Amino acid sequence: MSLLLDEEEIDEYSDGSVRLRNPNIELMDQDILYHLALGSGSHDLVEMFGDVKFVCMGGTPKRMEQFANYIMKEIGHKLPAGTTLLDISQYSYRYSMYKVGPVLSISHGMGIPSVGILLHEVIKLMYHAKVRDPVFFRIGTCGGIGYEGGTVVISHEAVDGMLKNYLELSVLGKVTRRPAKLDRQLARDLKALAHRDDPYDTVIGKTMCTNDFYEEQGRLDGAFCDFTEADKMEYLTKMHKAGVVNIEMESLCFAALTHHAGIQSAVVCVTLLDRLKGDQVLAPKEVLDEWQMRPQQLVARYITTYLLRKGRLSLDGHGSMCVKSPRRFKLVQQESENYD
Ligand code: R2B
Ligand code: URA
Repeated sequence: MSLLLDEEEIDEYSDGSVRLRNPNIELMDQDILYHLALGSGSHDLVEMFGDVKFVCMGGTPKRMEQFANYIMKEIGHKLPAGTTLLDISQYSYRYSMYKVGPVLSISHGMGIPSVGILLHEVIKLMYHAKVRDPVFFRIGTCGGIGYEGGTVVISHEAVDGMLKNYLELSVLGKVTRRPAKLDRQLARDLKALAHRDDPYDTVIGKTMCTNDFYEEQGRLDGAFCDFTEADKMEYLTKMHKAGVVNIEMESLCFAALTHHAGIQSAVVCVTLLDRLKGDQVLAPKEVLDEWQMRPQQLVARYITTYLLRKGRLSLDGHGSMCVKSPRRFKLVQQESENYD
């Protein structure tokens, strides 16, 4: 059994461009990023993605489309008049990807296999596009341990259900381990962006990542359950004492693969419930929608602060629809409708 634990290696080239730890890629005539519906032979990836700085990922296509529209307003990015955001990966029928200036907003689906495939291809995309020093965020949902629904959790480390802080892969019949490390300074910087008057708590802690929503997360309400409520509470309490504050299903792989590629990354999730109090997600849809904005807001604060510091926040009014007088705008719209 070969156990490869690569501790503190420098994984980027000195100019900050993303390094692939795979000598095969540059020998290939073209690299097809199959699940993104992109390719190095078919697309000018430097032209399309060379200016990316932030890669934001979350579970669902809808949420990531919404994040793309939200971040567009926050960073003052204007689309040319008459144009709209397009799902760049629509023809993959797997993931959705939106680009808003320096921000990519991509859906990663549920669980480690789904986020893992996506990360391979997005990391290669960064390499082909010659992107320098990208920062990756996962903005998601989770169950809290000892935190009520609506709490924002920033992960400083990811562990599995056995509290192991590495991702285990079986490669050619051998076990490979990848440390699931997140950037602690980035986590602290994000925490510092929580406002004192935010009507919810923002905390930092260890995140447990499982391969299942039901049994592996100690839920009593799956199709199968071979343990008692007392067993569940004993396990969750033990995890809590070990520093685990939330449970979700992607952070281990997200942390491991971004760390392996030398990419700075952070995981910010909102709790949908306190698992010490129940298993079912009972909050109404409108409440869940509002909660899911919270990690987006924190990450947006980070991105806008960065761009402001770099003098790259566009606050001019060029590009998309820019309404000078809402009253006249309405009149013009009504007049046009009358011609039908
Ligand atoms: C959080 O929510 C999803 C399960 O409902 C999963 O993708 C995760 O990590
Ligand atoms: N996502 C999870 O993985 N677990 C929860 O309890 C809630 C959201």
